[in-house]
Amino acid sequence: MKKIILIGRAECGKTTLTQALRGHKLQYHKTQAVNRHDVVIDTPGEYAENRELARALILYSYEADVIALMLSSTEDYSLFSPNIAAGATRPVIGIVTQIDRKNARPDRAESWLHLAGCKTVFRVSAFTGEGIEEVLEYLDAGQADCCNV
Ligand SMILES: Nc1nc2c(ncn2[C@@H]2O[C@H](COP(=O)(O)OP(=O)(O)O)[C@@H](O)[C@H]2O)c(=O)[nH]1
Ligand SMILES: [Mg+2]
Repeated sequence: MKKIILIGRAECGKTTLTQALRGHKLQYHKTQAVNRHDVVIDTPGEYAENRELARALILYSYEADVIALMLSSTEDYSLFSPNIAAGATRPVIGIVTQIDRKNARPDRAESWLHLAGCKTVFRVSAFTGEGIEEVLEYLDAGQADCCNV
């Protein structure tokens, strides 16, 4: 199984998705540091929001096989610059989270992730379980696409 690193703003759902992917009971836990699990590297949102701390994400991404840029479907803006994925040395996928929420706008979040350079974008709800299986299947599949542009 490929190892995935989750990158996105605080509250977009990285830790909850980590729990869902690992088949654990969902419980709130503020991420204070990078947590390296067997197949998931969960990172603090502040690392993606702060230019200085973002360097740590680059280093941790070398421990992963796949990089996931995550956006909540309720987000008003995207943190990710256009085509930022092109600079990565790993396949970069997008994950739209919290698609069960009433005010969800998954189409908009997905288009921002495509703009960031993610060719493959998953839509998930850690709460209902929708889309989780597809992410697991992707991680389980033999070959990740090796080019992001
Ligand atoms: N409705 C809904 N809420 C979610 C979902 N995933 C996470 N949340 C909630 O969003 C908040 C932030 O989640 P968390 O995983 O801690 O975000 P992180 O900061 O990216 O790790 C928590 O209150 C979660 O319960 C989801 O799929 N659906
Ligand atoms: Mg967290």
